[in-house]
Amino acid sequence: MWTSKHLETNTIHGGKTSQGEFGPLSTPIYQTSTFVFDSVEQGAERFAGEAQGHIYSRLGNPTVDELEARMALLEGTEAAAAFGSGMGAVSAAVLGLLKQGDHLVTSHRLYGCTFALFNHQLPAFGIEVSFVDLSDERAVRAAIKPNTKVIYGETPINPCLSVIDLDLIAIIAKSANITTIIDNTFMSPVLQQPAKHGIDIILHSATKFLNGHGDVVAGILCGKKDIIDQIKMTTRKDMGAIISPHDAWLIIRGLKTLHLRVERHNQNALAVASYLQDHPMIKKVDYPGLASHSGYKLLGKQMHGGGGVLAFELNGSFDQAVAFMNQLQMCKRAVSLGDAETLIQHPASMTHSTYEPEELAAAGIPQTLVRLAAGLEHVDDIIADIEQALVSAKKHAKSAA
Ligand code: 3LM
Repeated sequence: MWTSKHLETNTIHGGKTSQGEFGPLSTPIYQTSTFVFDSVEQGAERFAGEAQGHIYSRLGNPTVDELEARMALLEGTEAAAAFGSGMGAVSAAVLGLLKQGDHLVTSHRLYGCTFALFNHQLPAFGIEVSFVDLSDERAVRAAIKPNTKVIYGETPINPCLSVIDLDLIAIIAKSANITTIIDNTFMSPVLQQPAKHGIDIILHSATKFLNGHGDVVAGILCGKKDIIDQIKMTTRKDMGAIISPHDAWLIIRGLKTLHLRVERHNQNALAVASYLQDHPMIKKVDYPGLASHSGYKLLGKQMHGGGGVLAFELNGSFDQAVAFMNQLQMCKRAVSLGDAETLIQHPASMTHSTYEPEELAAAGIPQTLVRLAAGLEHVDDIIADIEQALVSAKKHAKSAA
């Protein structure tokens, strides 16, 4: 397997495992549910793990293998496992590592469905969960108990873009023999490689930047081979959330342009955040690429950019924020992020509607917050669309008064 010291090259060439019989440039899609054994003995050996070779595509598939090899290379880990959704990856990881009576320490702010899984499903399985501010060292240390097995966080956090210090979390966890899981969806390996900071498992909603074209739902876990193999052979196999070969192929294709896309998303988000920060109609902008943001100090240390997503609040009422969003012409009102199109959504009623209003308040996610995922369009067009929508929202407020 050929690899480079440059991530740009590895997104294109690295981890190539399946050359195919005819030497295709593009990875073949092994669109098969099952694999034929030469003999009963060979089949039995494969089931027993005594011989290499595929069995059935819920357990593994050559196209999926290639995506996994490439993602492990990009995240700098020994292995990876691919899933049919980001939530498939989250649930396979936590249910594979935690059992009844264990304790999970996690962030007080998380993507909405991850919060729902931790707040409702895990306690139903007898797993204890503490939600704390993972950027507060004292709070993290105080939350750890003898039965704490996993610390789980996102950085930057969906939807407020607050940042967690990866070195700090890794040091605290290692001293107590706790496994760390970090959701790296908002950065991608182009902007942040948590394994370099001692994190054990790196998670992605591959639906977002990794795929990049808004046409696949998928997830990835990257980590040491023993831990990834354990998840593959327990929760992924038995709960069945593996990615399909065709979707794996679409993500391999997306990865070829990951570096270029993330660079442009990052530039556009920074320009939009800077424009909004100076706008008289905007109360607050959350974007770790701005010097005014609390996470800015980690830029250069653990992140190579603020990323493609920002959040902001308008001066004025919630109705005015809704009017602003409804006036957008080019930017699309849609959840998700990391696509070519600029996407805008309202976390409290959409991605984070799994939180009760008092849970949103406790997590510091305001009702008036708007999240924007910068696309790949010319930045002048994104800003012009936002400007005309802000002007219309102002008129709306005046006529309503
Ligand atoms: C969203 N997020 O618009 P999937 N981890 C993070 C995420 O942002 C997400 C997942 C995991 C959004 C999806 S809301 C209905 C749309 C940080 C998803 C879960 O299972 O691939 O969607 O990943 O913020």
